[in-house]
Parts: sequence; C-alpha cells; structure tokens
Amino acid sequence: MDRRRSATIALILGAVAIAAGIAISYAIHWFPASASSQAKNTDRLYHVLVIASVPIFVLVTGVILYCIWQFRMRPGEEGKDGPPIHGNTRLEVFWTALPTALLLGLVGYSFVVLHENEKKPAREIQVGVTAQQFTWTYQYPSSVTGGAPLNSYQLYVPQGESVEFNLRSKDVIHAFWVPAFRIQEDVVPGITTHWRATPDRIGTYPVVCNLLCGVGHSLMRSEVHVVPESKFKEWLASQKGASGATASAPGASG
Ligand SMILES: [Cu+2]
Repeated sequence: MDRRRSATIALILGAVAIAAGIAISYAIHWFPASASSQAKNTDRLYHVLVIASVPIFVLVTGVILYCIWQFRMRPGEEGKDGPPIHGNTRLEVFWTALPTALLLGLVGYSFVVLHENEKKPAREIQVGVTAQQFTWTYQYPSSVTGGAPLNSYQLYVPQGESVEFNLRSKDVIHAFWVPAFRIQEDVVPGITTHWRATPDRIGTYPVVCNLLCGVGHSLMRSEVHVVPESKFKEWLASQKGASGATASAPGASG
C-alpha cells in the first residue's frame, strides 16, 4: 500500500471516529434535567469541551496505535536500537503552539460562561439557606414575603426570577448542590457564601449536600420546587402565620 493511500485511509478512519465520539456525547443524556438558565450555559460549555477534546483523543490514540504497529519489534531485531533522533523544531513548535492556543481559547470561553452565570441581574430575590447536620432549612426575608420573615423546611422558587441563595452553616462544612441548576457552593460555618440561579423550568428537583459532613450525610437531601410566580405567591401566603420551620415536616432530610 503506498503512503498516500494509507494516509487517506487514516484520515477517513479518524473522521469517522471523531464523528462517532461527538455523536455519542449528544446521544446519551449524561445529565439530569436542566432547570436554570445557568444550566443551559454550563451544558453548552460541556459540549464545546467535548467537541474540542474528541479530535485530540482520536489523534493521540491514533498516533499511539500507529506507532505500536509500525515500529513493533520484528523477529531478529531483539538486539537492535532505534535510530538516534535529535528533535524536530518544526514539529515541536507545532505541538506547543496548537495546544496553547486551544487551551487559551477554552479557558477564555469557560471564564465567559462563569462570568455570565454569576452576573448579578437588575431584579433578584434573596433566599437564605441554612445547613445543619443533617438537614436544610430555608429563610425568606420580608423583602420576599412582604410580611414577617419565613423559615421553612420547603424550598419554593418562582420560575424566571433570579434567586440569590445566601448560604450559612450551623456546624460543619456542607455543600449546597442542585444538580438540575448545575451549580454547587460550599456552606462554611462563620461566613456567608452566595449562589445564584435563575430557575426556568417548572418542576421539583433534588437538593443534595455534596460534602461529607458526618454519619447522616447521605440523608441530607431536600427538594426545590420551581413554580409559576402566582403559585409562589400562593405558597408564601399559605405559610403565613405558620410558626417557622415547624410548619412543615422535614421529610427525608433526617
Ligand atoms: Cu451536609
């Protein structure tokens, strides 16, 4: 087989492998439901990273497989050594410059996505999140309830409205994670950390503590209910007069 023909076959095989890799990354749903505008950005970033990574994976794996086959030791070559090679400047410049440009591009794009996800919008409601071994409670200030502050075991948020979650811990370090929103933040005793999301899909999604915080860590789960604005107002009204967090059962949060 002449060299041109081998190169053509290698290129076709490479293109097929790249197409298959990218197709699989789209065909399989790796992630839970996407329920916030931040989740859309994060998922797009993931797809860009996969599309950039698959051709490199195919190239590196292809070169390795080719070399294993082409330069394998044949019978009678046991005592032989490879030819002495003192580098290849053009190749070295190429394999330094290309990954550098690619990495800078991807880092730049990641930064843009992160910046976009954390940007403070003009309108935003505040919700307090308190972590305690092994349960979550949520605080709605007067600015949200329009009356007395509310403390609840339930988390309701209105669809389409940016929410800043102010995270506090009563004991050890926890992590507030809503997989459907694609954001997670540590909850650290002594300080208040912040976490922002704009829920954009009606539904009920898991809230998970994602930092080993003690024996009940695996039970430290809760739910976030994304509801239309009117339902949110209704829920707030229904909670009025209820005496704090004792108003509703903590459920499985133990
Ligand atoms: Cu925890």
